[in-house]
Amino acid sequence: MKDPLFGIGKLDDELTGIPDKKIVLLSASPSVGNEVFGYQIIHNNLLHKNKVLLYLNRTSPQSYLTEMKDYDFIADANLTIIDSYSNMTGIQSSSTSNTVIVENPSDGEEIKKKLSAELEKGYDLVLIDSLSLVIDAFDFNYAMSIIDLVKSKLDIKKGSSVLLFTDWDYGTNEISSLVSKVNAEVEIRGIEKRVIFGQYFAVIKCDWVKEKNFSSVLFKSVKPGGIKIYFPKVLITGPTDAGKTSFIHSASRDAVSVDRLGGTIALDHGNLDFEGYKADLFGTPGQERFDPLLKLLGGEAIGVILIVDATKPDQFPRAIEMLRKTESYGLPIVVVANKANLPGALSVEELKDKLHLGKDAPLVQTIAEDLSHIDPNEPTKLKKEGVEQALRALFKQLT
Ligand SMILES: Nc1nc2c(ncn2[C@@H]2O[C@H](COP(=O)(O)OP(=O)(O)O)[C@@H](O)[C@H]2O)c(=O)[nH]1
Ligand SMILES: [Mg+2]
Repeated sequence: MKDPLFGIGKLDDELTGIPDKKIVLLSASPSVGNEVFGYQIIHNNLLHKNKVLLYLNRTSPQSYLTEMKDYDFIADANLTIIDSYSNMTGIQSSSTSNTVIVENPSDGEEIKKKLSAELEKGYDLVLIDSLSLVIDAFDFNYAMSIIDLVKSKLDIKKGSSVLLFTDWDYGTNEISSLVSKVNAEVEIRGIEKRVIFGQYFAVIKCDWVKEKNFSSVLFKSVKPGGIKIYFPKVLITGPTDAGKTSFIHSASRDAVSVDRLGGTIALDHGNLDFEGYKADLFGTPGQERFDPLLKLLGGEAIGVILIVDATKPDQFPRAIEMLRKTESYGLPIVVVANKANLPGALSVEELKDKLHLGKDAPLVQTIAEDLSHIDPNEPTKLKKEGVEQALRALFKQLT
């Protein structure tokens, strides 16, 4: 048994889990939603054999578990649900040993009694989905008294708590007294301009972490898999035949290349899903006649992987030129020296020297899988170790 973790990459890095007796508020804007965070936190705690109590008033336990399953999150006997929903709708809750039914969900005293009795048993994690619905069903003060109840039990029984909250138009005073009651607040918001084109979360406060320079983190919620830290645009550039198409097809399962006569003429695109990160990879064509496109393709990239053929130093000036043309010079970069096992491949020192990219720019060597038994019509696959090393080196700079 360990401190409950979120199971969400960057959040666990920044907060190092949720220590005993701590309460975290996950506050989402109405357009974004926070329920997937709840599914993922529960899933991750069950994986770690933690005992989880879910107070549920947003939907039925059955729908909740089905939703979780859509993300490939399977609940087990360590999850207990207090069902404060079913009897509100008249739908029969199928009572199991792991469900505690609130007979009258509009009876605030019954809820407190049942919650209190469960908390007495001791849980590693107590999740409330959702706190805003408690406010709406009763009032603000009642919801605060629920937090007080949870807090008083955690103080004795240990364990920590996560409150899912949707920031409808509550008053500023109410919000600030809510925030002052919790130990940490994470905001979940959309980047909106008529439509939502991005979602992010940001740690707003946390009283157990000294270092306070938290950043906001873009994420995507994917089925299955859940919350992934998301990088909307990573550029894959480099000279012709260096291995850009091969890299993109090796890094993502569903890459698409627009190919004509062998060489890539338009672009490669791939969705990457790796170690809790998601990224869209955009490849550029290498031939000079497509240079007018490069600026366009490079626009809004947040990081770049420069791929060179380790046996062709005569192409290195062209490689640097492509960084300039895509306007990605100066972005977080990883250099991939491909074909590193071919005769004539330069050493790491020689590569760094000839590429003028500075000692700090990470450089990763990659080689192709055995090319003898591979379909010649399929893009070449590079060996996993090198590709993953390159991605980790990039994500390390981006987070
Ligand atoms: N021997 C060897 N060939 C490779 C390697 N990587 C790519 N290739 C080959 O090099 C050619 C160009 O690769 P491609 O990924 O299309 O390069 P791009 O033009 O940068 O997109 C293809 O024929 C690949 O099969 C490698 O590591 N070793
Ligand atoms: Mg290509």
